[in-house]
Amino acid sequence: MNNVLVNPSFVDDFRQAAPYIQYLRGKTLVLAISSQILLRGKLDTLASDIQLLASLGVRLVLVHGIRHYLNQMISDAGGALSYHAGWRITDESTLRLVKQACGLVRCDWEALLSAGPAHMPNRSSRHLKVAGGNFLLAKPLGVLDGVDMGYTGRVRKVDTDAICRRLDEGCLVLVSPLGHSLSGKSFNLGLDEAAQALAVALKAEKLIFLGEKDGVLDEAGRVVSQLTAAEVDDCLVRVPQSAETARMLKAAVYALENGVNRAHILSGFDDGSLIHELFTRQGRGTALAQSAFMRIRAADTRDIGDIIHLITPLEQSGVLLPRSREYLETHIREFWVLEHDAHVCGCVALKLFTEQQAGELACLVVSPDIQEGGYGELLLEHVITQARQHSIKNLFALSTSTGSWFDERGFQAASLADLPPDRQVQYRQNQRQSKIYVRRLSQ
Ligand code: 1C4
Repeated sequence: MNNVLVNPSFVDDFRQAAPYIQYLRGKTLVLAISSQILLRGKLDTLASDIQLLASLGVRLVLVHGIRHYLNQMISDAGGALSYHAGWRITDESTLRLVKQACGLVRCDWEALLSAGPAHMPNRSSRHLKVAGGNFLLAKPLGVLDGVDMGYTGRVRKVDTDAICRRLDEGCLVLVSPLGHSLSGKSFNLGLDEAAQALAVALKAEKLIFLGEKDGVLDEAGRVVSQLTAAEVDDCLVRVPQSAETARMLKAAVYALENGVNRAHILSGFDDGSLIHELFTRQGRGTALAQSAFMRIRAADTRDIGDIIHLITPLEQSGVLLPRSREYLETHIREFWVLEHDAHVCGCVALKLFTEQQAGELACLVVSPDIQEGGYGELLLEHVITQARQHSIKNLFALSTSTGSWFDERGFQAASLADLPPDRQVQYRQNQRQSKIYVRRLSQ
């Protein structure tokens, strides 16, 4: 007998992470990291987590901020911070300091990322290669409301070919918030401007901001775990966020509206937040999407493992009928799954009895950790829509333990004689004595 103790939570966590590991491999992530993190964060563990991501085949573009260094340098030089319409005004002396701050912060990040990854063998031979270059073409912001913004700029173009070549070589691309114009001038871009432009141009899977706050906060100061782009304005009106979070939110919404799949805002101070956010269902900070996070889609054979994982405990406790892998393979076209990112967290089937214009809602499951969030109802509504499309008049459901759930959703008790003949045979054979419910569907 093997005496090694197995930590069940580790096994569960690892299983939960597996689909995310697969999903992120080969995807491009833009990490935008506030300069505060470099001043006060747990940098060795953050750098190590970034290296871990790279080792899993994630393509990484890291944009570093300089704001806090720059503010300090300006005040050390006896200057004043000047802003207009939320943008920093960059005169010539400020631009010199911007360049100095970029050099300083860039060097620190290169050094951090050059340390061999912790927790990995052969640390010295595996250090991450960092690439840099003139990837951002800039244009001046110009004169805003009569105010000359000087060397404050916007991104005109991203040299995606050059960045992708470095990513293909396995490098992490480190970008400073500074762009250059065709006339050879440099422009101060700001972290959010550079990060959103990179994420959109590279068609990144995710734009991730690591800032000072744990995420977007609600009225009670708790982190809002998910937001859609459409909810952001309302959220900002209801709960004023820090200036940094508000800037990140604006950039996140721009990125989502221009094709980036997800944006995340999380704390760069919180040890492990990046790993937690990317590899767990609950996440750690705030995840943003253009539209609702959950979706229902037709199942295919690749979902069978996940469906088995969902239904096995319920088959063992007698709630669901047993369904073998072979059964699922042959009947997968009757199934839909509820998906959150890459994670299957619910399923349902519709069995058609076309001759009798009847259908059976079957194998209805919502993962225990998201139950009572309305997803069961969502799956039911989806099945009803599908049933109507097949001109089904009577939708059945058989259950040993969920009768009241169906009662409350327009189903009525029915008898064996109401079932289609084939289903009556199966009912007699399995001897479960399940209660029968029916909902009449108007077309
Ligand atoms: N009975 C009554 N109410 C229940 C309930 C239950 N067992 N479980 C949850 N609820 C209530 C909650 O208390 C909550 O009430 P509230 O607060 O709104 O008043 C409400 O439902 C939540 O509704 P929801 O829309 O948020 O629902 P979800 O929690 O997302 O999902 C499920 C509801 C029942 C799907 C979920 O609890 C679940 O997955 N449960 C375990 C599996 C289960 O019981 N599935 C129902 C199967 S009936 C079988 C088959 O294999 O085909 C057996 C066939 C046979 O021959 O016997 C089916 C259909 O799959 N049949």
